[in-house]
Amino acid sequence: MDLRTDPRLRAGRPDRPSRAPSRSAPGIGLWLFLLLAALPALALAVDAAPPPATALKAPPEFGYGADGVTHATLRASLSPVMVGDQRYTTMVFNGDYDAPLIRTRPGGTIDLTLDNAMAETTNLHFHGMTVTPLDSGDSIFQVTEPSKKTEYRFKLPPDHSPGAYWYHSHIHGGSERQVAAGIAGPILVDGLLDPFPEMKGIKERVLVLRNFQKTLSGKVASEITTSAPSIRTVNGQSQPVIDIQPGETQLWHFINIAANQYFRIRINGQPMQILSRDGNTVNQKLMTEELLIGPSARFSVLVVGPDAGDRAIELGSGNTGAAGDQYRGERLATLRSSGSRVATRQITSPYPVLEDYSKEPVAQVRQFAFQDSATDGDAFLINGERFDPRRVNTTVKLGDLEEWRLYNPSQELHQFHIHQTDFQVIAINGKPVPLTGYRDNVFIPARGSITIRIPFRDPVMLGKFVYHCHILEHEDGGMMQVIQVVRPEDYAQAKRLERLGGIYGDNQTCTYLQNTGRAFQLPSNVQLPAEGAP
Ligand SMILES: [Cu+2]
Repeated sequence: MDLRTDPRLRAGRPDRPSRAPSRSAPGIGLWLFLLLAALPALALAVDAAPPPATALKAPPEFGYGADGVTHATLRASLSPVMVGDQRYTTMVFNGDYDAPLIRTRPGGTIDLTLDNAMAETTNLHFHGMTVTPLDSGDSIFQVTEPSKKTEYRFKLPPDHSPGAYWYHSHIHGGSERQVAAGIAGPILVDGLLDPFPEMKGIKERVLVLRNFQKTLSGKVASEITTSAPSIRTVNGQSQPVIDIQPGETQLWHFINIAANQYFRIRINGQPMQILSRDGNTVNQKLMTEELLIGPSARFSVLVVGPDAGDRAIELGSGNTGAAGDQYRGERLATLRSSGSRVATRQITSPYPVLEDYSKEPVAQVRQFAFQDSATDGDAFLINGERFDPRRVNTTVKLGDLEEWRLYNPSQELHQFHIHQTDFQVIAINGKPVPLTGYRDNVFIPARGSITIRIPFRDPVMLGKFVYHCHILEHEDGGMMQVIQVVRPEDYAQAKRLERLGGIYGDNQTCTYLQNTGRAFQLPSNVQLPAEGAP
């Protein structure tokens, strides 16, 4: 179906003026909004003392049994919830702004029911996971209408990389609004510490980072103004306290599930050791005092308890470029060190040895320009075009290593992400980058470029999926394209079918692969473009 013409989706996204003011100098509308949005905060300050600090809660969780199957039901509905310490009515899973954690393991199976009790169409994407995009798997071409359910059931390969992932609405035209409202949650693939037995048993925490638009009505904003005041939460809580003992080593999984916001995080000068980025274990010891966690990114870090006392976990202010968004800084949480000193655990086992794709020949070099439209403040383009789910833009042969050069001619960041596979960043603005690990998202600097290499090697990714900007305002505005990964013997035919939606068809229920691919028939009323036509 054509997602762009779905009336329910449009009903949830009313006609509105151009959003150009939110990306250029703040217009009068934005200032008015800032003023109005500040009012409830002032009222609160007068009649209520600041809420007592509460200990960080772990999210509710769906785990797996001995069979490795995680059964989960996510019921999406408009519900009254607490966002931090404020009451809102918003779209969430299972009646809670703190969305459930889905826990799985390499070789495990996710068996999930999406129960759509909202008044608008939605769907799910399993971000960062190398799983099938076909059938009941991670297909963003599948949608769930209001009052309907969709069953997702797919298996993780036995060598799936452990670490932090997430799930979220990927409904084109409504993803920013739904994800910002609450239609997103964390996933953990167990086993990150398995190669490091000396770390066994340390305390693990999931820190889900979110940004919620403040409104006067107590309802979810129908229109996101990314630079406007918002509530920042960790696991749905406002400024929680995270306990640690002096010397204690903890593993924290930061998961940014905000629709648009970059989180720049510091623990008051305290070093953190990055163990994994986007669910990919790094190949060496990486220390940092600051994490820049872009939209969709995850960092798993080792934190060591400092001397007794409280330390602020600060969110730095942000700025995505002259045409982009500005964010206030604030305290995000407090690290509270107390109790007796314990021995610090250090990694002594070797880090994984990773294949360096920069040293290998590539089968294809492709170039993509991520552009703001010059004429329409709501339009975002890749190579001059807006997203069209009915056609395929890129056809790749399974087994190929490709080099993609990503250009950003605009005056703000774009956040590249590709589904189903990871990649290696080879160069930023033409300057080579040494290999420290793989990732599934990266920002392309304003007026800059990023060069990546993508291994299209795991047969589990056969199918049709997308790559796009993960600033969801831009994705909804059209900064997204369709890719199909096909077997080499099917490449010529798949290429010819690009304009008709590719070899996998509309719903990707893939009899094509199950029956060895030979039974695929072109519909008799279809005219193929001439060979070599643009
Ligand atoms: Cu973008």
